Amino acid sequence: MTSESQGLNYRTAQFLISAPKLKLCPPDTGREVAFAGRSNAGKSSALNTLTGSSKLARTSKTPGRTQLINFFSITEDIRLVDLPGYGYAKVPEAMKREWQRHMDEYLSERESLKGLVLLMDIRHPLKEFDQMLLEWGRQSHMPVHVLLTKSDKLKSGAAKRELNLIQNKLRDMGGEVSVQLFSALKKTGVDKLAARLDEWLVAEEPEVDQEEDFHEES
Ligand SMILES: Nc1nc2c(ncn2[C@@H]2O[C@H](COP(=O)(O)OP(=O)(O)O)[C@@H](O)[C@H]2O)c(=O)[nH]1
Ligand SMILES: [Mg+2]
Repeated sequence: MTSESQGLNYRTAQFLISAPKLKLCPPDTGREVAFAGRSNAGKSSALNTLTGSSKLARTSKTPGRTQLINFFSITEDIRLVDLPGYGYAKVPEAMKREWQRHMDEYLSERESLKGLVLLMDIRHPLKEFDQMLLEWGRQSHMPVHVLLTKSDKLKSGAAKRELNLIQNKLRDMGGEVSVQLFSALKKTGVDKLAARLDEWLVAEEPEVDQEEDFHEES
């Protein structure tokens, strides 16, 4: 069996719902992976590239516009989640606090969340927001996969050096963290990303585990 036949087809992604807060998110069942990053990191472009849709997650040159948590379904109980961007100067302070509250709520309480993809522009890595999410990942034992986006902006040698540098820094920081190069423009790193998502989203529990639910009360 090839690994390809076991993987999910991310091209089946369909927009599900936008939620302004946890209470309005879809039912907390099944599995989901959330994508996070500072505004302009390339999150919408990465989601569009992964799903093969040019407008699934809207790309924008005027970032910071939406503060909603967007859900996309891959199968009935598997979802990708587009978390609101952050770090754009024009967002007012009160809105940032509100955003942080909803993010905290989502990240700490969402049972179906199995992993976090953190996108960082390869030219501007490990900013305050990124450190914050990595710290949260460590504390909550949530695995984090870092995409160094827009890797086409560097020559391949420079990009590899940057990858190694960041890999070492992340290793020193601890936690379950992996990292890769990604370019939505050149469509590089897509298979690697899909393979990592599969690890989180394709359930491993054997069916027999469910037998526990069958005891009768009499
Ligand atoms: N060169 C290059 N530009 C990119 C890439 N991904 C995104 N961009 C550009 O970066 C800007 C922000 O991208 P977007 O996906 O909207 O970022 P978001 O705010 O994180 O959703 C846009 O102008 C994109 O065209 C990439 O892989 N390579
Ligand atoms: Mg976006």
